[in-house]
Order: sequence, then structure tokens, then C-alpha cells
Amino acid sequence: MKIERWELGEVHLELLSPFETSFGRTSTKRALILRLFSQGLVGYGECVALEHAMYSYETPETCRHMLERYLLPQLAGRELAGPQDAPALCRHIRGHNMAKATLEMALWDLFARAKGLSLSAYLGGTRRTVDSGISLGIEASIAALLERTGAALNQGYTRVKIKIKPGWDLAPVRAIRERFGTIKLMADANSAYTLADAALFQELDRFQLLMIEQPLDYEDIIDHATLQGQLQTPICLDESIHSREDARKAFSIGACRMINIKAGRVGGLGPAKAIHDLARAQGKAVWCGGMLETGIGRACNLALASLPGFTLPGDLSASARYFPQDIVDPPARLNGDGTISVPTGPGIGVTVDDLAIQPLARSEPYFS
Ligand code: OSB
Ligand code: MG
Repeated sequence: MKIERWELGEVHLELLSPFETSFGRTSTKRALILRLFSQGLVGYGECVALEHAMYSYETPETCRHMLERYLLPQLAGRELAGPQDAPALCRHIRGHNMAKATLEMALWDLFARAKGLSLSAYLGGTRRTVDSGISLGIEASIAALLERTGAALNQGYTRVKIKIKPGWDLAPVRAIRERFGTIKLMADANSAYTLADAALFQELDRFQLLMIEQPLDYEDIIDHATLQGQLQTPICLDESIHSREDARKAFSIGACRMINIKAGRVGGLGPAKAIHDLARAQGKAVWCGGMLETGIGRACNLALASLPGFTLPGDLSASARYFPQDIVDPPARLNGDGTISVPTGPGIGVTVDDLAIQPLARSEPYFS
């Protein structure tokens, strides 16, 4: 397939309630959306970069720059055999995985549509539904967090993750355990601690968390290995893992026992699947993370999470957990048993409301 032209746009979706992590507070989801056109088909890619460079260095602006200046020009006049060609086209450009993933995911969608396959089937997915977990932000009070936790459990979410930071860690975990007993519970620190806090994590060991996500620095694996050696609770890495190589090294030094896989963070679905394959071969658990995606990225995450090695519930919640209204039809919904169904239509399997996408830039048609 040859890409004939592209369009970049943006969506702004107000969150139903602000989402607070140790690095900051988000009340609007702003997402760059790439459309690739070929043979009368469109492939959609959502960029997961958050508006402010607090999770990683990438933002919608840096991604737009990298896509327009370096990445999209690679497509001009090229005959592509499949989305697997994308990493090689972008390999000479350092970093900027979220920008690369935007292009790569749009190619996956486009090729899957051209083959008449769902993205899940095209990737090799085997699940028709995935277990849905919820990620709860830092709240104004323990009472507010307990209320949200109770509501999430009532709705059927099968696992609760809470965000922690210094001063909001032991108390919320203890309160949830006291109120809700042995639910599947975990905590995500988003790099808010250092090795000097090892004693705190040893105290958390008592609460039988499923895992502690990214306690230490966002680029670190060495200190995480030290910390893991002092803990019973598994460490799960998020921010520190940018590639299959990072995953291999982290597992080999014992920096983590699990990985939160986000296609955006690792440069796309192909690299995400490669990490899944590595973990599976080593008997390690992985799960699918989230970046507050709109329905486009969410459909992509559902397809990824349908791979057999995604054995733990992901941060894959219903659209209604985030937004009053989504930009796809149908929006992701929670089934009665706490699962979300993996779309079965061609490509991402949902219809995008193109009018919700504000145009930013478009290419001239590429002529071969
Ligand atoms: O660390 O997993 C994270 C959201 C934005 C940035 C980073 C993270 C998160 C979440 C929410 O935890 C996951 C979701 O529900 O999309
Ligand atoms: Mg995380």
C-alpha cells in the first residue's frame, strides 16, 4: 500500500472530573489525531502525549513537529508491505516514541481495514473481551476516594488502581483495605519516590497489593532492582520501559516482575507486541495501560489487550468513566461481568466522528 495523503487534527475532550497524579492534574484531554488515506480507506492514529510534559517529555506540539518534519515525510512515494515497516522507517530518529506510535497505529488501522480484519485479529489477539480495571486519581479526601472506589466496584470494575504520592500513600491504601477487603488493588506512584523511601514500601507490603507501579525515577531501572530485592510486592514498570530492550534488561536485573504496556510509550503496537511476546516467553505478566485516550486510542488498546499474554486487568475503562461524550460510535462500555468487548469490525472497529476533529495540517497528495 502507498499512503496518498495525511491529515493531522486535534480533539479536546473535557474530563468528567479532573484526574490527579503525583505529577499533576489534568482536566481536559487534548489529543492529536492522524488520518492516513489510501485506496479510499482511512487509518486513524491517536497520539497519547499529554498536554504538559509531566509523564514524559512529549506533548501534542512536539509530536506534531516530529510527525510533520521527520516522520510523515518517510511515507511519501513508499510502497509499504505492512505496519511492521514503520519502525524501520523511523529508526534513524531518536526517541519521540509517542509521535512514532501515532503514525504506526494509523498504519495498523489502515492495513487491517484493507484486509477486512479487526485490529485484534490482525495483531493475533485471542480474547473477545478484556477484564476492565479503573485508575483512580488522587482525591481531596479519603472519604472522596472511598466513595469513588465503591462506585467503581458497583459498576463492576475488576481491579482498582489508586495514584499515590508522598503524603497520600499508606492512609488511602489502608482505608480501602479496611472498607473493601481483599479486592484487587494496586498503587501507581508515577516516579514520586526515591530509594530513601524503601521503608514506606516495606510497610505497604502488608496490604497485599497486586503490584506497585513505577515507584522510582522515570528513567530508572537500577534502583528499582534494589527496591524490588527488598519487597514482597511485585514492582511494575511503566515510565521506564521504552522498548523491548528496556524490558529485557529490566527483567534480567530484577527491576520489575510486571510491565504496564502502552503502545504510545514504546513506539507503537508492533513494539508493544514484542514486549508482550518477550514477557510471555519468560512467564512474566503484562497488562495494558492507558493515557486517558479517546475512543480511537481506546479501541486500539482493546485490540492490544486481546493478545493472550495480557493476563491482568488493564487501565481500560469504559468511555463514560472519562468523558461526557466520546468521538467514536459505539463508545467502550462495561459489560455486566466487568469486561469490555473487543471491537470486531474492520480496523479499530469503531466509527469516528470526524467533525469532532479540528483540522491542524494536511499534506499535499503524495505522487509516486
Ligand atoms: O501512569 O498509568 C499512568 C493516565 C495518564 C498518564 C499516566 C497514567 C495514567 C493512568 C490512567 O493511570 C489510565 C487510564 O485510565 O487511561
Ligand atoms: Mg503508570
